[in-house]
Amino acid sequence: MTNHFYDHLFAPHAANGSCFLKRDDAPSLSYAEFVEMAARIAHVLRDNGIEPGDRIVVQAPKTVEMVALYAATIQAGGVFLPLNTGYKRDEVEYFVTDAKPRVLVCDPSAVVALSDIAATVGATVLTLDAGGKGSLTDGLADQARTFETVSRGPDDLAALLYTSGTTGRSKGAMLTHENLLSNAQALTDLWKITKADTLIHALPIFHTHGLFVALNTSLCAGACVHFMASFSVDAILEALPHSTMLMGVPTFYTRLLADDRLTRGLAANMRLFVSGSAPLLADTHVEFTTRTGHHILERYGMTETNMNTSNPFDGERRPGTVGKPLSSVELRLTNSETGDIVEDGEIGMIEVRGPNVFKGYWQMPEKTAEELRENGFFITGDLGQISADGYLSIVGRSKDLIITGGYNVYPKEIEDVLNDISSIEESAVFGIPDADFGEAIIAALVVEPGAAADLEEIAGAVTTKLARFKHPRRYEIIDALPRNAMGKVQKNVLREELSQG
Ligand code: MLC
Ligand code: AMP
Repeated sequence: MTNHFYDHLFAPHAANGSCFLKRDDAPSLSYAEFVEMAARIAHVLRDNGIEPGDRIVVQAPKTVEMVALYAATIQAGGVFLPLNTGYKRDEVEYFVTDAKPRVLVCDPSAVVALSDIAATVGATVLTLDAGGKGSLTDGLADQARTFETVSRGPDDLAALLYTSGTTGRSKGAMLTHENLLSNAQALTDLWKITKADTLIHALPIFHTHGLFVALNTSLCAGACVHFMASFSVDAILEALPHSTMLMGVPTFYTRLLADDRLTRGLAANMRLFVSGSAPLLADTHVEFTTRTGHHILERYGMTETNMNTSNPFDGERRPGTVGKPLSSVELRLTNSETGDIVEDGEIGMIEVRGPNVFKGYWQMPEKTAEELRENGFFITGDLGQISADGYLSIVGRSKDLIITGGYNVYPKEIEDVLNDISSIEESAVFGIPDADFGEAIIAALVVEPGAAADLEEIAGAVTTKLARFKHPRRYEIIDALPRNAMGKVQKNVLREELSQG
């Protein structure tokens, strides 16, 4: 039996006794122990009826058991579907109803809220808590230590990752075994990751960055991962002298720079700092180099494509750019209206093609056709410009998107919640620059004639329905939304007027 992703990434470690997941509060897990844990979990999945192609939804705290569940899902032929732990019940309901998983794994505290949702699609609920305990792992010791890997080909689905959309409806990006494997191999080669590396892992594992970029490359190389439950400046500063790599969003780097303990000496053992998921300000790059002697390596990717470009490992890492396409990735800039390739040096829509590009959106053929051309190029929604010597800069987005602390937020989703409140006639949500999160969310509200807006009630409605990172940091009542001649809301005007609040 061959399983394209499992055979390359996990199976080779079955007898590897070196460290995979190093923890501060529990013994480290060797690669071999990890492979065994995954096999035992694969049996649990099989006992719960998992068939090839079945989805497994996971909304659980970051634990090594959750990483093993990821491997187990692949080994059992399933499709891994992790969810942000901050999502509220209504948000989870959408994903579960859309993806129709066979199994839903959640924190024990969420069972009451999620059981009826699971029941509507016939999914079994299993639990996994922050200590790795729960009905998923309770009986692991009684399960066999090995599992007969289910056959899966390069084009079969390995993961379904939801990414929010301009319409407010999230789309499930279908990622294949080859998508994940090819990207992991390309990055491992490019960034020269080896088994001598120790990666500080402080990202969540429900998104591309923490799950695929960080873990798949480590698995590819056999590196050790210092596995932290969440981001903490103290923990990272403590780990730096014993580590060689860090992968983070720009907020990691601005927060580290705000601490005087970050020095050249403390970072002397480090080999590579990687940033992505949101723009790293050139100033942050330069300040980090001045302080530590290291040039942060910025790369660019997205849920649908994994990584597309990277600054070089050897060679100039140019501040304010995301480097050059990975060797297997074709990248072009096109005119958003005509689709024609723009002249050299001009700004255009970034389109990418390669083994990293997803298969389409789950059960959304029309959305897929809109964004994935028949010739295989994916229209990213990001606007870029390429320098004469080939470095790509991301200069804007054609999509109405806010990126806050590395999390994507589509204003439409928040506007829909706000517009449903009876006292609100209409709303416009947009991002303004924020020193910590890169962008902060602001909502401009127009109140129904004769109604009074109760901001506490409004914030309360948002709190009930949406994850915390999507909550506007400020609400502004205005008389009317500024519109252009076509009737489109001019968010740039609002941004300018309300940025200084
Ligand atoms: C936390 N909060 C946020 C937030 N993170 N608000 C907006 N945006 C965020 N990103 C809220 C908290 O709930 C809290 O609310 C308040 O802000 C202060 O939180 P904090 O304690 O300062 O934040 P912290 O928990 O330290 O989290 C910050 C962070 C985290 C940057 C470490 O957001 C994070 O891990 N971001 C990484 C996201 C990521 O992995 N992105 C990759 C996507 S993949 P209150 O109510 O308590 O005040 C992708 C593809 C690619 O994009 O290219 O990689
Ligand atoms: P997501 O859909 O969550 O995977 O987010 C992908 C989006 O994040 C991309 O389309 C970009 O807009 C943005 N992004 C990722 N990396 C970078 C980067 N290095 N610089 C600027 N934007 C980035």
